Amino acid sequence: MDERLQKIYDSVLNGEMDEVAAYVQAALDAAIDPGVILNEGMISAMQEVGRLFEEGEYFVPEMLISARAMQTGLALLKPHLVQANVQSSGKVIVGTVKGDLHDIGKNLVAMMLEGAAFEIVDLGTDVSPEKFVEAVKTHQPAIVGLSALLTTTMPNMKTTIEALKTAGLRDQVKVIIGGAPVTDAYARDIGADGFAPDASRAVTLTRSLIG
Ligand code: B1M
Repeated sequence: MDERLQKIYDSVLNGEMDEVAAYVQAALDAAIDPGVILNEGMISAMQEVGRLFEEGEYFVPEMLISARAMQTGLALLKPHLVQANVQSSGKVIVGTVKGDLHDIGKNLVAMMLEGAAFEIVDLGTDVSPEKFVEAVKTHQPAIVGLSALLTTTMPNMKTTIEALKTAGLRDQVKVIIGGAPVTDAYARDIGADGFAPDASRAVTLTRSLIG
């Protein structure tokens, strides 16, 4: 790996916020592609954090400080990933489902959609089906995007789709889902309109659903 990306990777892995900020800025100054910085420097480091957690070498506090370091780097990358667009391509509500506090992936999806000129309403994390229903009534989006990182919270995607059906809103919106444990087959199984494995494919999917 490029030495400059390696430094970003190591500092995300070690949860060193100031170093992440300095190395991401240095990489941007050196005109390294922001997508490469994100994927090779930062996302791959978070995957390693997950592996170390599984191995029992990292615990929740380590995951948390790596996540904070990652968010610091993302804030610096954001202006480079999001380009100002004048006309909105449509409104998208995003949120991490009930019981789930993981928001880095959801934030990235929101950021990339914003970059593709979609208007984003971000409901945050631990969003109940009722809150999604209320937000659809209030904001009338074209798309609802659900994120889940835990196998235990994935079923809340189904519950959310069912709540939209019960509220008579299911036909008014397309529902897309994503997150590390989520699959295309699961999306079909629960009656979602689509699944995206990463943020850039979430943009492609959203565009194709809006037509
Ligand atoms: Co958590 N955690 N965590 N954690 N955590 C995972 C998910 C885990 C896989 C780690 C592991 O064991 N290897 C594991 C889940 C196991 C499972 O369910 N099978 C796990 C666990 C167990 C837990 C706790 C239960 C730990 C505990 O307390 N004992 C706990 C649960 C808390 C809760 O939510 N109720 C917990 C807590 C946390 C922290 C709070 C410490 C922290 C989150 C901080 C935060 O998000 N602000 C954290 C972290 C950082 C992780 C790992 C290490 C990294 C997640 C991440 O940010 N990845 C994670 C390990 C891993 O994923 N390998 C892990 C980077 C991010 C860019 O990727 O989120 O996958 P990701 O998003 C991608 C795609 O998935 C996709 O696009 C994104 C960009 O490409 N995508 C979408 C995501 N949402 C999408 C929506 C879309 C489309 C695409 O459409 C709408």
